Amino acid sequence: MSNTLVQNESINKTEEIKDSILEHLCFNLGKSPRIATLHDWYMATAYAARERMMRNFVSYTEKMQNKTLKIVGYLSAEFLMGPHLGNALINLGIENETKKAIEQLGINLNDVLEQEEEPGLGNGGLGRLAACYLDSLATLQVPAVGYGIRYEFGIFDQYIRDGWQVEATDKWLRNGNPWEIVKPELNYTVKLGGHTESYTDDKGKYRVKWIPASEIKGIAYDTPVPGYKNGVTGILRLWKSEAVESFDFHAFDKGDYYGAVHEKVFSENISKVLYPNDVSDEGKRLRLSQQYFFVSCSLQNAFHILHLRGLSIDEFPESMTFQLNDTHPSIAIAEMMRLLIDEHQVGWEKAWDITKKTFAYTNHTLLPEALEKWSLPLFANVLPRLLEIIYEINSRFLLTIRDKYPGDEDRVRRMSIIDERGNKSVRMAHLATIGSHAINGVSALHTKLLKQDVLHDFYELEPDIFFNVTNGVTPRRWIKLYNPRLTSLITTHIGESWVNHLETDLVKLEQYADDPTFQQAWHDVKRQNKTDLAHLIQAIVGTKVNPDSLFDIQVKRIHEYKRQHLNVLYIAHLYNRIKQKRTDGITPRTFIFGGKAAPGYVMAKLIIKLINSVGETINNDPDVNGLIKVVFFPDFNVKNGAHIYKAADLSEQISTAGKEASGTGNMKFAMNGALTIGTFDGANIEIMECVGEENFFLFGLHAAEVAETKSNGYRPYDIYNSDEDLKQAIDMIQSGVFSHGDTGVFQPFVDTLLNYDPFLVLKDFRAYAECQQRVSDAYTNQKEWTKMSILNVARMGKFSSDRSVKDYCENIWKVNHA
Ligand code: NBY
Repeated sequence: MSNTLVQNESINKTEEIKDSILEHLCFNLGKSPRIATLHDWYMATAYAARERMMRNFVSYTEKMQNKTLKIVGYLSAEFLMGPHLGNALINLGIENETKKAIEQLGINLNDVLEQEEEPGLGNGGLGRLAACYLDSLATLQVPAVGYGIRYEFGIFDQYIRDGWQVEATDKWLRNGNPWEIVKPELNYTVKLGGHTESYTDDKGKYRVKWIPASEIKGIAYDTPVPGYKNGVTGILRLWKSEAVESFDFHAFDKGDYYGAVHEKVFSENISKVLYPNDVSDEGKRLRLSQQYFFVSCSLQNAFHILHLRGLSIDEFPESMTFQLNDTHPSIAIAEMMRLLIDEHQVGWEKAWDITKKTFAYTNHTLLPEALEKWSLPLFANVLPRLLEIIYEINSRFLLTIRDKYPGDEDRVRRMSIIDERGNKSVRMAHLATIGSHAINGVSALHTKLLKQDVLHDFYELEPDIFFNVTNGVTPRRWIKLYNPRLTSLITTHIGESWVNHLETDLVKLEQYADDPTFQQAWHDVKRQNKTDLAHLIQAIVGTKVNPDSLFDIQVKRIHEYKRQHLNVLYIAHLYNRIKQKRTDGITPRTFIFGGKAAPGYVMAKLIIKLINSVGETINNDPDVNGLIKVVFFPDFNVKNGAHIYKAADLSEQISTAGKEASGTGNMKFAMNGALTIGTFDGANIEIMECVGEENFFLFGLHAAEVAETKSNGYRPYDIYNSDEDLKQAIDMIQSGVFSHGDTGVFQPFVDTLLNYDPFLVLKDFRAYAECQQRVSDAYTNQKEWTKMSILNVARMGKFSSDRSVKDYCENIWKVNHA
């Protein structure tokens, strides 16, 4: 096409978008431009964008009726989608036209984008991974549905008061949600509680009936997920719980108005709130009900789709495959068996064969305390029929184990779905593993440890069903949308194909790594991104930070295994040096932290308080003279991530080796030009292999050394006594230097470190401090640093979620992709 044609088309598109926004403003929002608020403009623009996806959405839904296409069902209790509008404009390829249209209406697009409250329907990495995968699935034209829960309240909003985390409910739906389409006709009934009864059917077959104590209804809410400039729109289908009408009628019949309303309140509770724990959430009846609720609705929906496609039950595994995002949806294995056996009258062997072929399981953690378990009495009480089925799965499974390993009762006990020790419980990871045809970890190291350790017995039994799929993140949101300056610099030099061909095309940047003009432009982009973040920090936190200092950032959930406190100890050590006038070799730095702590995790909350206290002392001490600053950025979420990743010089990935399954923040940072200081953990190792050891700051123990240190009787107190810098840093915290003389507040923190230190903070301190010194030295050579930054980005192609999703398609789901 000629240039004029392209220009004309763009002008037409701008006019079209403008008209559409004005129409929605009038017909959907009932406002004239004169009285419209910014939020009205946001809603109108969102509707205008959604409208452009709906045609694709409809044709895609129709395409799914095509019998020969295998559909991927991604089952996840969390989808951390982030704001929709900006992403939709990018993926629809109408960001420039929309910007112009909005400007012509006298409004600024960024102000409009700011209005969107993000759907925080996830805790952290696992939920965000699901969102990145939906973007890649649509981009790669894989027929897929993301199935989850439409929580009315997502992850809590975090405020900081007097240095402490304070939680507030996330009322994300209060101003309406223009992205979802409710499908009242897509509703399913879910049973809870009660008991089972056996009977003989008219063919003389033994059958079981579940008589529930209550029933609830799940209603589908669909959100379109646009692929990148390909006319495809995928589906995120979230279930909201409601009361079943018959229950209301029953109560009304008895004239019990309040009873009926109570039933409604109970039912609506199921999808009310996301549990804010990012490691484990055992023992909560409502949580188990949530998991079963969304899984049962999703599977019933799958049977409905099978029926619409005119396929038989036998064809289920070829027509649909389900990925379990961790064990949270693993009750699906038992629910699939129940639906096949109780509702569709299929025999056990055939049902089991279909089930195993249909499911695959992704594990996201090795932490023993994080492996989901449900107490037997609770399980029996909430899901009596499913427990019976699990018992049957287990007894048949254990027969095969006894057959294969005669006399090895210890192995039988280890592999059983039921943990018979102490208070008996159901091990969900075992259910997920036994019921799946493929099991995967999320980084090479994690998969290796999974095979070696947590699922070793299962690996021995069936080594061929274990896979690795290293995580990835979507470059659409994490580079193109959130780092427009870098995007434009890259695109000017290598064209724009990298946006959906990251693996093959980003590497073309390497040729510019030594080019002084390019280096300068690269440096300027980073410098401007840092200046923007500095302004935001000043506005939100009130701290003035220097954009020429090294921005050293650690953002992620707060957890002892992620070791934010290792970072803090180093900061305390630097402060100590400054106080002693030993400032040689200290490079000006701004330490930025962000992340939420689970509300019940006392130590994580104390670490937040410690960061803020250290910050307050250091930022206000004239002796420091701005050489270092410490900032805690409140309410870290996807929306704030937009400003943070791109402004980092240094990315902190310092978890105890063997504890972080993969990490994905590590990828977002490196793709945006930050260098990494990190341990031999999760995907850090693969990142380092790609970008080159010389462009990565590696330190600390290996996973095997961690295990060895612990088994040899680790004594953190000895390390404290033998490392003067470390001792002084800890003593400062203990003696109240950061707490106005209060020696009590951080005592539990110091005690834990000196007596237990379960995550080997003290053991790694010296290596970390030395590595940080190498970082400081490197940063003084800005040309070299910039070159390393360019090479990092150029070599990060592997970590696009497009590559991960292709891996799943080829190795696990056996479906085609674009
Ligand atoms: O999943 C994270 C891992 O820690 C990280 O290493 C990995 O990169 C990421 C994606 O694979 N896990 C995670 O985010 N887990 C949770 O958010 C989570 C949420 C709820 C519960 C457990 C874990 N829960 O039990 O309720």
